[in-house]
Amino acid sequence: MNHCSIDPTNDGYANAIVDRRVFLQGATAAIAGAVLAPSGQSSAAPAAGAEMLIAGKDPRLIVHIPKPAVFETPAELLAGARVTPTPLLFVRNNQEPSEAITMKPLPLAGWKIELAGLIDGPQAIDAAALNGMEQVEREMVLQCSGNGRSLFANTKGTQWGRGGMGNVRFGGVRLSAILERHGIKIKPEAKYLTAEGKDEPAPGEQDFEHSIPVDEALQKSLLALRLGGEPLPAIHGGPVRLVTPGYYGTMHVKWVTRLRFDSKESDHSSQIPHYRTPRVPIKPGEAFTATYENSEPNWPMKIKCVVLSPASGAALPAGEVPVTGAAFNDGEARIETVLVSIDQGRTWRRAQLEVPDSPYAWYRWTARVRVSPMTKQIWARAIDALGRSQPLDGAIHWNPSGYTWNGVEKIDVKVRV
Ligand SMILES: Nc1nc2c(c(=O)[nH]1)N[C@H]1C(S)=C(S)[C@@H](COP(=O)(O)O)O[C@H]1N2
Ligand SMILES: [Mo]
Repeated sequence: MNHCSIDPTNDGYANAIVDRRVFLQGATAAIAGAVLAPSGQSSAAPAAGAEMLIAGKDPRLIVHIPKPAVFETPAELLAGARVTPTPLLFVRNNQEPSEAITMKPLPLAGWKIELAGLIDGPQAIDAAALNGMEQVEREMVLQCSGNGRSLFANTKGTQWGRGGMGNVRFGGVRLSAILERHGIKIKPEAKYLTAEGKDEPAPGEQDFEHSIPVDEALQKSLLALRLGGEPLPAIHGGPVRLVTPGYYGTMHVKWVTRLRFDSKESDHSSQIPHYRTPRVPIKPGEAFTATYENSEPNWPMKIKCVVLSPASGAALPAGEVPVTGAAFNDGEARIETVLVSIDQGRTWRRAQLEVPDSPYAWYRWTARVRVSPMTKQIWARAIDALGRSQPLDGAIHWNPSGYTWNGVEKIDVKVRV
């Protein structure tokens, strides 16, 4: 078991950026707006914008790391459209094949997907054959499990704000239909599906891989070939990516070359110790070493609600202002309510929801609130049909890598008289 193969907490370069962002976040509201600007305000050597690193990406993306690409969408740019335009979509690579650093698709012809483990039937399929099968579309939230990490104190890794997410439409073929078409039978002992991507790992290191429960994969997973109706750009995992709606982004393995059916979860570093949270709460700052027993993988997404406009730190005129945002969960129950408060939760009012057709897509919401110079924060909270909601204090889910933040949304605002 090689637990050092991938370190999503990343290197010194990332930390330099982190420090600058933390500094800016501590500054005044006016400066806080600048955190969302492209990385040009650094006094160090000017960093290349996202559009320089990957032609077709939007220059306003925040470049956390140029290589492997880790780009964040400034949250207020997500307010513009229900489906996030691909140029604005965040990017998160732990390691990346050099031919995949492009918005262009990679050819499907010649791409093989190996099938292994506890199955009977063919041991490989031609990805090109997927084109001849029934195509489905899934509108869904794509969110890194590190999204919102900067809202925890003292965590390791890229200090994501709110924009390590987007609402996208993947198209492709259902995994269950592919297995059926090829006469592949999964043995009852198989409990997990492990998908392996064709990355370009450093010498001695392994390709990225993740395991998910096999029953969930058979119900929900697709081999995706399209994004927003277009051939899947290589940077987002083209030519073919495993996508499981309702799950955190890290589980949607890009450049899929191998599907393995197993009785156990993978022991790859990306499955354990990374991308897991403690089953029992730990205190902020407490040391934690994830094991299969004491932790769970970043699988279904926790219910969450984010304010997209106004931007965090915005200066507002006194009076009635619109507040808009997005709310979502794992798709297992509809979002029933989004509540907004401008008085630290003493009183709440209901937002209006735009209900999407897909259970995995985000709900856009709008509320009108009357702010005064007394108003210091806007809060927002979602509740779903199972009664699931977000903790008032998101820190109760603290974990060393700051995964799966879902605290009640609290943005700072400054209201002029
Ligand atoms: N093969 C492979 N798949 C991967 C990754 C990776 O590094 N290699 N990163 C994962 C992580 S952590 C996230 S959040 C999503 C990001 O998807 P995006 O870059 O298309 O936005 O891809 C996931 N799939
Ligand atoms: Mo991620």
